Amino acid sequence: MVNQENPMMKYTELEHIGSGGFGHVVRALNNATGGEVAIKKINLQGLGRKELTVNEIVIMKRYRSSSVVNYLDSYLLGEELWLVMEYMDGGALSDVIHKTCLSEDHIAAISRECLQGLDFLHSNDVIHRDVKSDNILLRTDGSVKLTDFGLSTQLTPEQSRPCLVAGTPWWMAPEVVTGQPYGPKVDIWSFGIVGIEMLEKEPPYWDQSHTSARRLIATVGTPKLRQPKLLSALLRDFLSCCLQTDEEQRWSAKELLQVKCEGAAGETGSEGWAPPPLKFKASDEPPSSSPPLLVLFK
Ligand code: 3AM
Repeated sequence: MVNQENPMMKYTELEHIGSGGFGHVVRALNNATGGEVAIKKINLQGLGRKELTVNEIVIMKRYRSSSVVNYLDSYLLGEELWLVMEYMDGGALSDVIHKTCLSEDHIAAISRECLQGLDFLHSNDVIHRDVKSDNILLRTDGSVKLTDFGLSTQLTPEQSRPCLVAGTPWWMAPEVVTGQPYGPKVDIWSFGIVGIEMLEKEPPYWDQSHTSARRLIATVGTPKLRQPKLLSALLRDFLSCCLQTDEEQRWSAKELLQVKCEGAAGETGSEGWAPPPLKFKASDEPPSSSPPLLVLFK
């Protein structure tokens, strides 16, 4: 499954990007092409880490799209697995959320891109199961992609409604926290929580423990927005379609794209929530007060 060559001959490491429970991520140069890549160096020693990593590679290798971070290569170096993937120079949506104030137009544009990624996965019977702003990466050319497929699952005719509790508690759908069999729409709930993150900078119940957050998700149902009156009716309606407690009532990625995101398929209608093309630009302005990493413009 992994490449047997020595990755150090092929790539030159440039800088450390970040770390997590899995290990760390570096930016590197492909010596032959001069292109930048990200290398996720996964320490395989942790409990369940091998299964998660194999899962991540299998799903990334199988499904390639402009809306998911694409797999390039993998190598095993002792107890460390190197997962080489395309480099996303805008970083994680979670960082953008903390450094900038996103307008409704930007939220709409990011949502459309993410929903295209979810629609792609769901059309292939894959549930991501860990949709959150940390797992949405951006590029300064405006592309937005889903990443981190360690918890994702491929549905099969035998296993079409899993009930394994998987994900990050604050983003989990009610049917996940209560251990019910579930389908791809759990990702839509989690995406609705990302919508709240884009507005309020954190998911509901962020100040609560894992256990309390799960209990609140199961009992409160659709979370309350802090300042709903400040939002347009279209955005409130969009979030409410994503955050329906009843899975049947919750919209699918395809329905949200077709009905709620104007121009999602290239057409321009007069109805719906109208995202502009999303572009990011590295800031070349001198910092004013607290400078965002990225300047967003329409
Ligand atoms: O620690 P921060 O949030 O700065 O965004 C990811 C996170 O950064 C980044 O690596 C860190 C640990 O997960 N990252 C992951 N995959 C990436 C990629 N393909 C990436 N950055 C750029 N391109």
